[in-house]
Amino acid sequence: MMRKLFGILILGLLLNSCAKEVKNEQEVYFNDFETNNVDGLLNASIENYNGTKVLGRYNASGFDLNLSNLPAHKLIEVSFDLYIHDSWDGNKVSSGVDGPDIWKFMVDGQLYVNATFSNEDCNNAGFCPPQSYPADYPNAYNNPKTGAANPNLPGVCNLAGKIGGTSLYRITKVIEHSKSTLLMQCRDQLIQTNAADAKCDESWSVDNIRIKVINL
Ligand SMILES: [Ca+2]
Ligand SMILES: [Ca+2]
Repeated sequence: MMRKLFGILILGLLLNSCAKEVKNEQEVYFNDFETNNVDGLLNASIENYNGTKVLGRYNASGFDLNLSNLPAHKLIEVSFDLYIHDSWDGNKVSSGVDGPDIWKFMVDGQLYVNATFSNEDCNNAGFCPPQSYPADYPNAYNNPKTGAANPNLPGVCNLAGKIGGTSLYRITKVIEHSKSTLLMQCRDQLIQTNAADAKCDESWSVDNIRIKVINL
């Protein structure tokens, strides 16, 4: 009994000490694209996917988001949904025919995600064409769709004989940042030399971008 009480006391002290370090957070940007708001965006494109509006789709391109007049802060938290559509090949190196398929997220020019994604199924021999995510590319080998919040969403293009579907990743990064301006950029380096319609073969989109500034 005493031990239990002691445990509760310690827990209480811990919670109390955490409470003194409550983060001062402020949301400075949120966009679910349902109102077609493209303020601050360069190369914006909005499409319907799976019952929601998304920023995309992109292939061999991407978008910039510029924010300014941010309140004073020490950190930023950027979170968003990333949809990987159709037949991404992950780490595959095939003399440049269809891989690797790389996706990048940058803030103020610095890379925070530089990963490959694979939507391929394992073959009959049990080989699962790897992706680097959640680690960066190269030299990381994870199974297709590792880390996906939902690996089984519908594809955009249903080409006969094509591997496909869509996998959804929820990405959150907390970054040291104190400038009053912020440039968020998402890009890809997709390779599909054997596809008649590149954007149909593999593409990506983003939804629910949320940016918070944080003071510790
Ligand atoms: Ca949406
Ligand atoms: Ca590819």
